[in-house]
Amino acid sequence: MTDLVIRNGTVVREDGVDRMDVAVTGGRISAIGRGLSGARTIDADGLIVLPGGVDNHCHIEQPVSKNGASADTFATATASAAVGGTTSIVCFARQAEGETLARTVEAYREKASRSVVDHAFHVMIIDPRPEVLADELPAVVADGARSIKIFTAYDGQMLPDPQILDVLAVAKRTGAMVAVHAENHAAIKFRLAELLAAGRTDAFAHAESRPGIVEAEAVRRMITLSETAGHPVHLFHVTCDLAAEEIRRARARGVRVYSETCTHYLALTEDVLKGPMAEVAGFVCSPPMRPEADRRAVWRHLIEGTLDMVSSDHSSFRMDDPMGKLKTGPDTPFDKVANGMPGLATRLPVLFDMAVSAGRIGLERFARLTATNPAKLYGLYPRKGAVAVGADADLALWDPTKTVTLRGADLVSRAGYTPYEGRTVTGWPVLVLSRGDVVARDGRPEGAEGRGEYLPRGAYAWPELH
Ligand code: DUC
Ligand code: ZN
Ligand code: ZN
Repeated sequence: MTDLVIRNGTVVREDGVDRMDVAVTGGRISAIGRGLSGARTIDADGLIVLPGGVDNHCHIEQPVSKNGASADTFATATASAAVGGTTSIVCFARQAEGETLARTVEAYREKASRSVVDHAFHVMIIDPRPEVLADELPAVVADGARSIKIFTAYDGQMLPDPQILDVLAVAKRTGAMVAVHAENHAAIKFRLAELLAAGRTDAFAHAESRPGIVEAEAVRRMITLSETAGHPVHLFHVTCDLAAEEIRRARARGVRVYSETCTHYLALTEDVLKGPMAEVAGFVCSPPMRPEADRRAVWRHLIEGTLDMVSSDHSSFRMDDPMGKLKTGPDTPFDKVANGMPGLATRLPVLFDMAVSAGRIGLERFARLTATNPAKLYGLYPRKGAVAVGADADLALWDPTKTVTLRGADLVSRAGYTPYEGRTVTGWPVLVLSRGDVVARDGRPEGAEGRGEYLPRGAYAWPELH
């Protein structure tokens, strides 16, 4: 017996958009068609039925960095994800110095057991000792944590090129995707020292300390290392024309490379950093927002297909917490402000407004950029990322006419603010289902803490993304 039928919605499938019914049985999509019936019915007339979002880049309950402590717990972050139409996340299990990777994954599985939506982990490798690469990494990959995150910048996190090649070799052997935060560490340090020596502590100096060339160099180098090792990489948060051009050129000569941008690089420019730190610290993230010409270029690269997906890079800090953004008071210097912004709740509504409501991108591509492509790249497809028979009934029912004015206080994240404060968006996920359960309704979370499941991932082929 069918548990639920979502009737007469505009259903966005991979191969078309039609008015149809979606039947749900045992938490999975059991049929898509017309005239279906079930024990319960949801009238989706006038609504768009999209796959629940898959957010492949979010930082939750990572340990205190020297500049702050993340505000959200897995419970609050995943409830905010649900409110914004996202039903699966791939977040990070961050290795502590000296820790075994098995312990790292176990610790994050425990923290994430309070999640509202389903979740998987990228293993963030901080300390690639020989035994970590030889034994521990293959073991956690085989156990289902089938992706790795590395950095080319940040003291205490970056890996030098020889170790990056070693990680790529293990990833190739074991079948793990490698995601990269790519910026040139030496260039950032050099510019930072120059700016501080000139007495600059203001927020805009953050943008000046790590311009697009700093990102583009590391993107190009990562492509070179990836090509050398014969294993693809996923370039996180591409923000500017120079970096996107490196990806476009690499693909043109036949290199397989994957890419993402984030909603904020499409919505905001570096101008948000022009103001007193006490007012603009909430916009400090890395890479920083860019000049308007880059924002436009990122749109062009997204539309032309250079960029494969749009993530949140959710990394939430409070403005008023001693371990939050303004750790040393209202004039905290830019290099001491914790990097990151809340984004799990707003990733999809802000993008839907700019992309679909504004007529830049159609519904099928929106679904690919926000759900199907990340699910395919991280081994969650076909269970996640598409409205298809046999998939989990992870669905976001969007009212394309509903307007909402965004307020941080309404968005569940403990950050307590949103970078889109006061922005009005058209289009909202009015009902969000995870495995057939309602997890958000009209902007309010409904899912029980701890109902989210861990998603171990088996071996899969590196996908062609469109
Ligand atoms: N930058 C990162 O590299 N990660 C989290 C958030 C941010 O701003
Ligand atoms: Zn990053
Ligand atoms: Zn990040």
